[in-house]
Amino acid sequence: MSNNKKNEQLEQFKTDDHGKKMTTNQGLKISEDEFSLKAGTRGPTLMEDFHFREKMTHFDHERIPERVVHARGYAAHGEFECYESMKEYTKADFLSEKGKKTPVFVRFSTVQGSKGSAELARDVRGFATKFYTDEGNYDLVGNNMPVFFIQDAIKFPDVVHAVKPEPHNEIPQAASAHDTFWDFVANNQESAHHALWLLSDRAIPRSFRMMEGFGVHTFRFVNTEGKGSFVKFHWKPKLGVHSVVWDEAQKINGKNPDFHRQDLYEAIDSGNYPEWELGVQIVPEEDEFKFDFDLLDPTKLIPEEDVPVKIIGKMTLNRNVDNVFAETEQVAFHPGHVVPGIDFTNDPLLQGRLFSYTDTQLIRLGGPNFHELPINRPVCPFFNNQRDGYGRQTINVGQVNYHKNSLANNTPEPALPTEGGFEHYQEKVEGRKVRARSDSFKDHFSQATLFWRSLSDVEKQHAIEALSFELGMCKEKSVRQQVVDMYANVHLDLAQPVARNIGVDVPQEGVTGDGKQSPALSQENSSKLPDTRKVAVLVAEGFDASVIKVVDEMQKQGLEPAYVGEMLGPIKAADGTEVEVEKTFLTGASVLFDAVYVAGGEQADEAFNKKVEEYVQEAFEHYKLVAALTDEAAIMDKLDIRNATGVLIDDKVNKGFAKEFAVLAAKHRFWDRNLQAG
Ligand code: HDD
Repeated sequence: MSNNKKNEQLEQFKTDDHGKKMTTNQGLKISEDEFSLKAGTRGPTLMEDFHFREKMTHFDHERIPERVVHARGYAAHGEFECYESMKEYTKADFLSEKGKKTPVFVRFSTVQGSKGSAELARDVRGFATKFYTDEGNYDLVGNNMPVFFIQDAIKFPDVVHAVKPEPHNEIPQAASAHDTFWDFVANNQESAHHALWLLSDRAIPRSFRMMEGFGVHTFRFVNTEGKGSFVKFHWKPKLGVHSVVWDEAQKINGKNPDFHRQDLYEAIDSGNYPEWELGVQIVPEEDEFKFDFDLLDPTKLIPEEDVPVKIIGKMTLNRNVDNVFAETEQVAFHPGHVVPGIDFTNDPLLQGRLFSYTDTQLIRLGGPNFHELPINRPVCPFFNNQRDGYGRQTINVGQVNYHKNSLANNTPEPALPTEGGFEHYQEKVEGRKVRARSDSFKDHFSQATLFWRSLSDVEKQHAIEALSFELGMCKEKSVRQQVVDMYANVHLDLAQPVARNIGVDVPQEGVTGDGKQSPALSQENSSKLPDTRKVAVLVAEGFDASVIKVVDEMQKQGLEPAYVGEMLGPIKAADGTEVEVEKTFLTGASVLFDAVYVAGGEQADEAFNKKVEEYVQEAFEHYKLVAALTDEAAIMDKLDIRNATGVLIDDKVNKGFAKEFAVLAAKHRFWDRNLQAG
């Protein structure tokens, strides 16, 4: 375990029951735990049975309310390392010096579904990071998409009500494909841009480890001179940004609803620590009005081509939690947890968030002392006059619990800014009290069009299919019509085919043709590596011994091959060498792997061959790399795919086969296959 202040702090709270005698919560040793105390072996249970009462009462109260959004989540510990001093822009201590390390805790989540829902839902992913800095906790509570549904926090309950399961029948779970959500979008068109991100492949990530993260809002950096700059935060995954395809997502949800958490857990457990670089887009205050959108509008992004992302540090997740409830469930994030040098802007969504997060923790975590829970404690000490409340753990000694005072020499006392005291940025504001939206927030479509135009042809096709699916699930024709009419304002190439697919009038007027693009918005342009990609090696008894070498070499290339066969347990190669089958065709479906290698075997029978055929067919249809030993290559002819891209034959002579396999596996998918198959 990596040694950092947070890990050391958490150690003090850990307890290990292993090998111990059982006690009550009062420490009394218990002599019997299977039978309640009764009046006679067949008689009634006695009220006196304190052990039964304590055990049952605790159990009855085990559950807490799930998060109203982002209920399904998974988290890990790690650390952030600063690459270079950012003192020019911010006095934040954790960004002040090259090499400075700060413990972090990161929770990824889906938004819509309940705590037990499947993870490959088409949804936004939460990407919340708690930095345990020496100056207190700093929370960057972001998402894997750079914009948001709404412009003003007062509409948050509405968008969440609309996307959640419908109230009259509680359907659907973990899905936005229903009438109320799309009715909301059509009637609150500020959502058009974000909803397009939801239709893009970003909404069905291959892994948490392959997602970008965004702070979304424009925040503010402030340096020691008190000079402010606007800043947007980005997390860039080292493994690049990759997604599954929709058909695959739906199947994964059935085969392994824990696909994402398991992927993260296993990567960390096996030492393949996921990494993201932190990037910032910095805009000098003088440039506030140089954009054709308002920097305070959270439905807008700053194209990276206009303001480059400066990489300033790296985050590595290197430790799984010990207890999901104690850590992942009880962690409480809040965009208002800031440190000196990082401040807010007047983004009306951010302003409202500053209220909501503490408020929600009060009900979810049962009172005002949730900051004392081990996972939420800062690594620096904290002192103030806040006292008491449910579950208070701190024993504040002394007589004085108010400020100002003379009895304690007026302590605890506020710190001067030079002593690290947080000083709100002295922004000049003036205006009339109004319930209104600035005119500069009124363009809802230009950036949605920019995003559309920036997608690759395949990504566009996926978005068309996604919208056809989503609206196809809406019962009300009027809702379907309103949404395609709205998307005509984004691009007719999106609205028209969808309209045809879902049986509504095809809009004729709208945006057409080419225009500005932002290549950084297409995930096709992100990095592609073989690392940790999972390969299913399909084997039968008596398989060719050369396969074992190939599998070893695949591992060296960073791939994660696993033998898949009819039965679990040891299986012999033709030369008698034994390997272990880790997954069967029942438990190791093709959708759970990134690539397939058909090794076959002397004793492969018809049933085996049939399963292999289905397996390869499915992987191929999901555009994955499929390969086979020469002796097994007939399957490629049978499926008529031998000449398609991403289809490889291992002739046993090519010593570099595994390397070639790794290079192709890194490509992620072979989208041009539809054109080339046969
Ligand atoms: Fe939020 C949770 C991200 C707008 C109110 N939000 C929550 C989480 C993430 C985000 C990642 C889960 C944190 C965790 O893992 O525990 N939320 C965002 C982003 C937003 C956003 C990126 C827009 C840029 N949120 C937003 C608004 C409001 C909220 C406008 C209300 C005014 N969010 C909440 C909440 C949650 C929450 C109700 C539910 C659980 C929690 O806070 O701790 O307070």
